[in-house]
Amino acid sequence: MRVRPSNHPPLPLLVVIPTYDEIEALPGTLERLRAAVPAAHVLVVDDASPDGTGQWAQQQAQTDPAVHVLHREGKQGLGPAYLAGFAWGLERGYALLAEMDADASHRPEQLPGLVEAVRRGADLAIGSRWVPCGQVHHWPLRRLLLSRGANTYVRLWLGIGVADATAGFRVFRAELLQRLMDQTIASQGYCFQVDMTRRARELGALITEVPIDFDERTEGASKMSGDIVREALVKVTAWGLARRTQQLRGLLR
Ligand SMILES: Nc1nc2c(ncn2[C@@H]2O[C@H](COP(=O)(O)OP(=O)(O)O)[C@@H](O)[C@H]2O)c(=O)[nH]1
Ligand SMILES: [Mg+2]
Repeated sequence: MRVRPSNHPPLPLLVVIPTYDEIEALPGTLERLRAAVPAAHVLVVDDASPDGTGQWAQQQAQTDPAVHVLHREGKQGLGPAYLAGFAWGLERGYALLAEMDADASHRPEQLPGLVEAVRRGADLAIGSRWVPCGQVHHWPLRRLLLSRGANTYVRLWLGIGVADATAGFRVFRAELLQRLMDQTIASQGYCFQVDMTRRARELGALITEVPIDFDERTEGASKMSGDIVREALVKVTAWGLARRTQQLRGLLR
């Protein structure tokens, strides 16, 4: 397994931010992130946002060498955007790769806590809303129920021992991410997060949940959709059925 080019010390942390129509939210998030974790590099992965987010990010990259942009052809979902961003980062030898939303729902100031968890031994640190001291601020009841319901469903079917398996605020150790990237990951929408978590668990990774404050976005609009929920429902059920079948086979052997 080759994670980074030889003869080069590992670069520290790359924060991958997927964007689709985040022109209102991204500037504030980026400013907070650069102030909170100045040593981190940032990769904005933009799916050709019609509102010009990609062009705005490109301008930032021209004045700030820590900021990079990956332009993709069109809206292809969160999963493929992250996979492209991770591949970009692994090729360049980052030791740690983070996921963070563009809308400041994840507080950049809490990123060092996740990095610290990995430094202390975790392969994957998840910024979690649903562990003690984790909090959600100003989310509508509908979203609270959706997140709690999704995580309960995941727990019942997959038993991966993570309270917030759908969370999108994470830090991966590069070695784990490389092993995950060696697999074929087809999840498009937000079930990508569950998919990565269950695969990390299957690889025997040490996963730590760090309580975070999750803030409802104040700018721009959510990209959550019925299609995303349906994909998650179908995929989690299929993974769960496959797991149960495997367990049953083991018992009958
Ligand atoms: N590149 C890319 N980013 C996306 C896509 N869908 C969502 N995102 C980004 O993923 C992050 C989370 O999306 P958001 O709409 O805030 O989801 P919510 O917090 O669950 O309502 C944001 O930074 C979005 O811009 C997509 O298809 N492509
Ligand atoms: Mg959001």
